[in-house]
Amino acid sequence: ISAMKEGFKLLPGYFGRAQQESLLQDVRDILRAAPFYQPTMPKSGQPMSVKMTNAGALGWMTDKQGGYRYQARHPVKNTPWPPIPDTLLALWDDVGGYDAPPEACLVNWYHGEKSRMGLHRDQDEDAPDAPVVSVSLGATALFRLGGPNRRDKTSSFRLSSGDVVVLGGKSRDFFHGVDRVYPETSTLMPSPQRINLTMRRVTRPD
Ligand code: MD3
Ligand code: FE
Repeated sequence: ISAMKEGFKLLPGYFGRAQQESLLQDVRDILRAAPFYQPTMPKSGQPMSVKMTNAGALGWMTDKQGGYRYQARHPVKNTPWPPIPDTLLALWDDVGGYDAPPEACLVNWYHGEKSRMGLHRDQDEDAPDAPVVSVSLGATALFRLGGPNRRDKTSSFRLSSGDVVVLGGKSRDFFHGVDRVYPETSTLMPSPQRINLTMRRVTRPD
C-alpha cells in the first residue's frame, strides 16, 4: 500500500464463516422491514445494476427526480430504516477510530454477473473526517481504488466474503468502484450474489 493510499486499510478475513452467516441473517432481518429497491441515476433515470436498502437513522438513496441524498425513510414503504445491527456497530468501534457512531448502513446487493459499480466518489456526507467502513459478504468482487482525481492511476484487488475495508484520511475522497463479481467464489449465498455493507457518519457530530 503506497503513501497515496494513506488511511486505506484492508482487513482480509476479519469475519469468519459463522460471523458471516450471522451477518447475513442480520441482513435478512433488515430486508423484512426495508426490502431492496431499485435505485436509478439522477436525470437519466438509468437503473443501477445493484439493488439497495439501508439500516440506521439515515439511508443513502438515488432516484431520477431527487438525485443522490440521505433520507430517514424507505423510498417505497415510507417507513424508518431498521437499526444498524450490533455486530456492525461493534466493528465501527473496533476499526473506525471515530468518536461518534455511524448513522447510515448502506446495503448493496450485487445480484447477478452484470452487477457492478462505476468509478465514483462518496461525497454526500457532511462529516468527511469520518471514515467509511465496509464489509463484503458472498461472491468475491474485483474492487478498484484510484485517487482524488478521476484520471489518477488505479489499483485493483479482490474483496472476499468476510473482508473489511476501512477508508479513512485521504482515501475517504478517492475514486473507487466494483468492476465485477466472480461466480462460484462463495457458498454463503447462491452464486454470483454479493452483499456489501457500508457504514457512514452523515452529519457532523455536536
Ligand atoms: C473507497 N460500495 O456503496 S465498498 C458505495 O463494494 C461503494 O459495494 C462498494 O462504493 C461496494 O459507495 C465499495 C468499499 C468502499 C466504500 C467507500 C469508499 C471503498 C471506498 C470511499 C472512498 C474510497
Ligand atoms: Fe462508494
